Amino acid sequence: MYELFSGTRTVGYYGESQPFSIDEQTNNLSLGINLIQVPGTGNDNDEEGTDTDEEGTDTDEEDTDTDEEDTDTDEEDTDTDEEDTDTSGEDTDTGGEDITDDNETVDNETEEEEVVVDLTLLAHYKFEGDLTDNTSYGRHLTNYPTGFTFSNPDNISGKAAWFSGNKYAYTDNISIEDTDNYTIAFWIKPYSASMTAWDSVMSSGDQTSYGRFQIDYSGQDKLRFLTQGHTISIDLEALEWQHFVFTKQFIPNYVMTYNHVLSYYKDGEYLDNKTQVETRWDKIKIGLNRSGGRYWIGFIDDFRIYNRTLTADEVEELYESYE
Ligand SMILES: [Ca+2]
Repeated sequence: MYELFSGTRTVGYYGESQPFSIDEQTNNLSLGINLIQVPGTGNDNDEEGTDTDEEGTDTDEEDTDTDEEDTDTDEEDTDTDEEDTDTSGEDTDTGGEDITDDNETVDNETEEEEVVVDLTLLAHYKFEGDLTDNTSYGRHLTNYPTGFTFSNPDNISGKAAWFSGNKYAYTDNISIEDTDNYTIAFWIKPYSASMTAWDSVMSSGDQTSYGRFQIDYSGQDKLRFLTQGHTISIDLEALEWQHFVFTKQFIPNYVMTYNHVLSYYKDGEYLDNKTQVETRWDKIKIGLNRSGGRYWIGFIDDFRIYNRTLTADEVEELYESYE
């Protein structure tokens, strides 16, 4: 490192250093640079000299940067390996976070063996303090207006979202056809004394026609699945946590009269079904009816949408998984 600045400059300054060494025990480094003025410049000697010093400083910083970049590269390599592992181990979020601690990595792998991620889960809102979708599909909800609160009233499944009767959350990022199978599952704790008919846990669009549906409060201690031509009513208790599941099954080439089967469950128990229930999804609106203006009042928690028809056993298992 004999020359800090090489090349010939017709205008300006250049510096040249003598051989030097760096003592590891000192923070001071003397480069022994001699500045030589090249004819053609006249003014601003001090400023130019300052610039040269800064360039020398820059050189040191760049050296440091290079080392950091090397470190970064190693960490990125680690990330890639873990993500590869996650593809088979399935919990990408958890695996990607812990890079540096070998012990933590082992712990994560153990958890991945225990937790089976269901890729048929299209959306999953845990409401643990936000409106994010906990699946890898990223169907995060937008709230309107802002100001959702999340609390832990009875600890059914961590925190729950509080719907105060003037706000809802939604996403357009959903695609379910009438011939698709699906399952809707959620916990609710209704403040029904404060509610009237149409106040909705969810709805699938902004209009009441063509199979767009809503799950709402009847006004008389019932939860309803409401779509054009069909009304399903299920007993609803005020101020109690209750788990509801609605499953839709379409059987290709099967006679319409017995097709489009909507089955419904409460607290893990199968209640009944209806056929010819054709539905349409334009969006997911949680806490608001189709036409607007009728908001849910109460808690909602662990809202799930699957792209398949859960069996009665699976619905029971899901319900029992919270205990
Ligand atoms: Ca929760």
